[in-house]
Amino acid sequence: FHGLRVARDIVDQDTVQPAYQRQVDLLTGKTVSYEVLLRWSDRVGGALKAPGAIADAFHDYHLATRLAFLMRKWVFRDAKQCLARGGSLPPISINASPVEFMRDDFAETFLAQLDEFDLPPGAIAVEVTEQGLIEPGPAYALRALRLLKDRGVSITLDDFGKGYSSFSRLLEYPFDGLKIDHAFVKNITLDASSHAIVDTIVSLGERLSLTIVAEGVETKEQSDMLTAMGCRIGQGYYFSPPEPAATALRIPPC
Ligand code: G
Ligand code: G
Ligand code: NA
Ligand code: MN
Repeated sequence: FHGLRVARDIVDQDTVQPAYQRQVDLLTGKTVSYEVLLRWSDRVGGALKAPGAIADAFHDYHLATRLAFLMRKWVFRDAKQCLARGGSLPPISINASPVEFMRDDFAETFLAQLDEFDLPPGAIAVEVTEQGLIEPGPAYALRALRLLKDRGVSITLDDFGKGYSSFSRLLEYPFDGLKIDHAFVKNITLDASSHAIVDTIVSLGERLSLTIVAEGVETKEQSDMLTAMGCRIGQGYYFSPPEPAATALRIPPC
């Protein structure tokens, strides 16, 4: 359909690039990690655009596989370059969509690429969604996550609270962290229920020794309220949008 055709054209024209969004320590304002998101680049102006075609692309088996491979190549290269310049590099989190995660060679391909760039353990993390764990089945998903974790790739459960049976997922899989979905963060200062849900997720994360990241933080009021709840890390437009490597990681574009 139309969205996919647009996505395929853009991939073929090689006009995609990674954009890095800071994840910030709410108390100190320091960048503690990044989430990397795919962006189409406008060749002429260099402006970053993000049509909905991205989501379509990551749900198409072949396109998702190609994009994931390209994405890792760019991200690992950026990370390598950053380290080679003696820069300290906070971990970079890459999204794994359900369809790419479903491949039975997902972890092997990921790790082979990581080897190629010889990145230190802890440099790269992976975000998976509940759907990504459900579709391939628990035994397979667990095996893939273990392979990644054994090599120092930490695993975050993305969009926590948006699906269902999330609690059993926390028992089944060895997560290092979870991200509170922006739909809950959006209304924490306005709506008592959103406030209660986010507050409860933060406490749960603390008791399970998980690193909690609140997504979609757009205002100072939200940031302050999250801090008051004991949430340590925030991500969102209030701190910074997803930015090209040159800005976010302070390395020149290649
Ligand atoms: O930032 P944005 O609105 O473009 O993200 C749209 C959707 O596309 C989000 O669900 C996001 O997780 C997903 N997405 C963006 N970049 C990547 C990527 O590199 N890999 C995967 N699997 N999903 C991505
Ligand atoms: O699906 P995932 O959680 O990986 O995607 C994160 C999405 O959140 C991306 O589409 C990204 O562009 C978007 N995003 C980043 N910061 C903000 C923000 O402050 N507010 C909102 N609404 N979305 C954000
Ligand atoms: Na994500
Ligand atoms: Mn998310």
